[in-house]
Amino acid sequence: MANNNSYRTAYAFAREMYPKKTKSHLQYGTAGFRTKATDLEHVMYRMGLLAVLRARYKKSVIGVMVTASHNPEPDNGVKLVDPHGEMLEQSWEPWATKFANVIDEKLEDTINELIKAFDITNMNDRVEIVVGKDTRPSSPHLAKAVCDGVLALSGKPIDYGIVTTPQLHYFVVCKNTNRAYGQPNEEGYYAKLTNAFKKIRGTEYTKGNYHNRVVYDGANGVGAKKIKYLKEALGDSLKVDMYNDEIIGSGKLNYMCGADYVKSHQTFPNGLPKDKNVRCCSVDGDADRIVYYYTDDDGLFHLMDGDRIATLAAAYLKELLQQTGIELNLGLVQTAYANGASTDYISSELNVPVAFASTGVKHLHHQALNYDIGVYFEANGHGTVIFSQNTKEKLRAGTRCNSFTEDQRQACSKFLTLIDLINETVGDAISDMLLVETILHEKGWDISQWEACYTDLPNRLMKVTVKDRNVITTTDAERICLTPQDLQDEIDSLAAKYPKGRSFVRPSGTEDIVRVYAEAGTTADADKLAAEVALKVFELAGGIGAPPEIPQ
Ligand code: G16
Repeated sequence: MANNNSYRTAYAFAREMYPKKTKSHLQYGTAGFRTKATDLEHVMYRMGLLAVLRARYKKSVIGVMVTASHNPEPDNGVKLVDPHGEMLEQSWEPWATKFANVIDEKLEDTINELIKAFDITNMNDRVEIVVGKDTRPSSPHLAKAVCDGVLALSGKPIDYGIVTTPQLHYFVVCKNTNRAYGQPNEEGYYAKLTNAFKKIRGTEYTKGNYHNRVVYDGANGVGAKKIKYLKEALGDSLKVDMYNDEIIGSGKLNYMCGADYVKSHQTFPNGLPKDKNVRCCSVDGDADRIVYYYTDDDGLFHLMDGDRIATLAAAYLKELLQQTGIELNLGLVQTAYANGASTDYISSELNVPVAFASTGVKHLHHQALNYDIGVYFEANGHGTVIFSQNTKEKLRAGTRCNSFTEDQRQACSKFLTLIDLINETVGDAISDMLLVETILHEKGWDISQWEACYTDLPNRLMKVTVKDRNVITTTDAERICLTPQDLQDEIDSLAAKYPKGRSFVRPSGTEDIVRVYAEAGTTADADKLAAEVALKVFELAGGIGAPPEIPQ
């Protein structure tokens, strides 16, 4: 029987401390709620309530992360983390949306409705909710609202303070696996990753063309704060030269720096030395994405995005799997943003099956579960690798298998160590960086040798502001536009004008804009195609402001 008193308290609290002041409708989007921080107080409180209900329903620890990741500083956001470290199950997203938007007077009824719908009878369980936040000035206040929501329904908030999003996912899994996944604290996180990294690297830190130094752009956010601890744990095995570490109150979070800026503008971030042929990387505002890049002898910028990390990881894992002699299926998941050249390389050269999912790691993660070894990455640098229980069991058995050669047994052990290096719970910039560094080290490659695997098709990303981005609907993993009518036909005929032309549009789930992607055989064609498609979006989907200009 539900404890009526507890949610009455929640209701009273909501009215007094966190009344809903805004009229605008918020939607649980690609990565939770994102909007101006000033409009989020009541949403945070209500997500605290929802997390408690979810935790009671799942009889597990649930996470709540306060962050707007790549968005500019006035924004903030919140996402819920499910028991296995995945994003909130999609069937609960409409509940989150309902909780966020319901008027104060109906909040009690909505709580009641959910309890009834899921037959939650353990309303007295003191479930744990782990809460984390990024470095935005608005985050402490909003995280307190989450904790107040948790307390109002008699849950137990555990405030981890400022952590990266992937760290919070990791803590949730550690707690729900009774620490089998690792220790649920930051020390445990660094120890797990760096022990595995150092074990594989051995004492030969520099190998072939690989040098153990990377230039790191912390996006003036939590990724900068946390790398300081990682550096200590890594010692001399990897030298991380950090830039853009003006963390709190500087107003510089993600400003002309960070993974999203570098990927979208295909340019060097502010604040980093432009030394030639030096491996550089940028993380985003909550350190769940990473991209690499370098400047060549002629001063030209070269980007190694999520597609590159995915192909590097898939090729390496395939080789390692072959060394073990164990049969397992390995697959890769991409989104429509994946460069066509990367998809060709994966299917034709690596002979690894590729599947497509809609934007949002929640979609990719889900698809990757279909493989024993599922590599998933968005082109923006967000991704990881997940391993089935079957994979782990076979590898463990392989380390002791008498019929295996010594080389096979060692390959199994190495594979297991590599799994410890990877944060399977969600894309993690720090873990992904260590994975890239491990592979490049093993191959003795500099960054240009990594790049030489295939040649990217030139591509361009654009944003178009429209009255209501929801007028754009899509299908087939967002590769086809269903509405507005005629838009897809227009995109098809524009793309057909250019050799290797491809373009698609979709409403963003984190910003109030429509995204346009275009690729083609030359940079000039890609730029032109993107602008022409952007103009069509502007015309057919109710663009506002100045129309996009077509380069001549
Ligand atoms: C979030 C999601 C990513 C997604 C990105 C952009 O990233 O976690 O999966 O690719 O938003 O989404 P959209 O194109 O819908 O705006 P982050 O790093 O901002 O949390």
